Amino acid sequence: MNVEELEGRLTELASEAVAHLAEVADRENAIQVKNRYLGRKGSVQELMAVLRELPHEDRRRAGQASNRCKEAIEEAFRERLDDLARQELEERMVAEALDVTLPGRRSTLSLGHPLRQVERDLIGIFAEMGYEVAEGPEIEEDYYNFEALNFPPDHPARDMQDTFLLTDGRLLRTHTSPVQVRTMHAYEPPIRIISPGRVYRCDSDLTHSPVFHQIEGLLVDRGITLAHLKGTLTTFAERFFGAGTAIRLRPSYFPFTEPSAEVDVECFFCGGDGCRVCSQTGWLEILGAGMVDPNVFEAAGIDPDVYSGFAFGLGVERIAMLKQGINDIRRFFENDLRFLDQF
Ligand code: FA5
Repeated sequence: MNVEELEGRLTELASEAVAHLAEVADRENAIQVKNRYLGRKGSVQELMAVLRELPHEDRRRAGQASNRCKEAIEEAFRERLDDLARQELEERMVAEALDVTLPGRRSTLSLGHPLRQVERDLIGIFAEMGYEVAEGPEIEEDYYNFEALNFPPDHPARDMQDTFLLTDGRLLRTHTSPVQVRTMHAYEPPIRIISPGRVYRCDSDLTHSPVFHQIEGLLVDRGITLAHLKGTLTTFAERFFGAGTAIRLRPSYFPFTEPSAEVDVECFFCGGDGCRVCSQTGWLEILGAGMVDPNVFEAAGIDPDVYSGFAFGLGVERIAMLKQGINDIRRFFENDLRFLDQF
């Protein structure tokens, strides 16, 4: 091979390499192709083996031709890498592009379940009046749920609350009133607590659920009278249902209070004129209450000659249904977002 032929071959090799490089799809392949031509055992090096056979005066020319070929391949390689990097960046920009004209996703800030909202409001009102929150177990002893609350064994008043009994003799508490007893056992008067929580009764229809929520209130001190009870509940009704809301106490019976009362609020749908919601009476029943029975004080070790007190218990679902105009208690427990989203 003479020097002209060598120059021709090098030019061919260079354009072959440039064409190859133009086709590679990624960096690794580009490096492989480059090495195939420019590596220590690459085509260019192989071709240059003929240098030894060339006459001395042609060698310089051959060396320059080889350098041109190498430079051409190196340059094509660098350009290809630049192209690939640019291409990759463009693809990423398309893939990760944000379309700022798309409508935003509505993010809803949950205020909590409607029952929780009502419970929170109720607790807030009593907390402002200085009541502390007390809690008790949902699986309860007969003693706290009934006996210490002046329901003797076999007393017919036990049938007022259809009880879920457990096989070990305990029960699911039917009301939050056992927390009264537990608190009076644990603390000396003065006592001022509210106790929110779940309670259970074998009972189910549009306005009764087997699991529901109550809030118990208990205040014990010297010289507490029915007037304190009425004042407290009036304040509560005005804060919760609106200024000027009247309440009335109707005589009733609970074994653990004497006297006992059912407490009604003036119907806030019709303002007391009578409507479908209040069955034309102008009043809505919201809770049970009364003065703590001396027998309950004695069972709890508090001297009824020194102390007196009042207690009340309200059904959270009942109040939430009234306030939010809901007519089926089961709505609270179905977790239907179409219902829950309204609150
Ligand atoms: C009691 O449970 C008494 N412990 C309340 C009490 C406390 C009276 C302290 C005196 C002193 P009663 O059984 O009436 O009372 O229930 C109270 C409220 O719970 C009812 O007014 C009603 O709103 C609600 N309630 C009763 N049963 C159900 C039920 N199955 N589903 C939903 N709410 C209910």
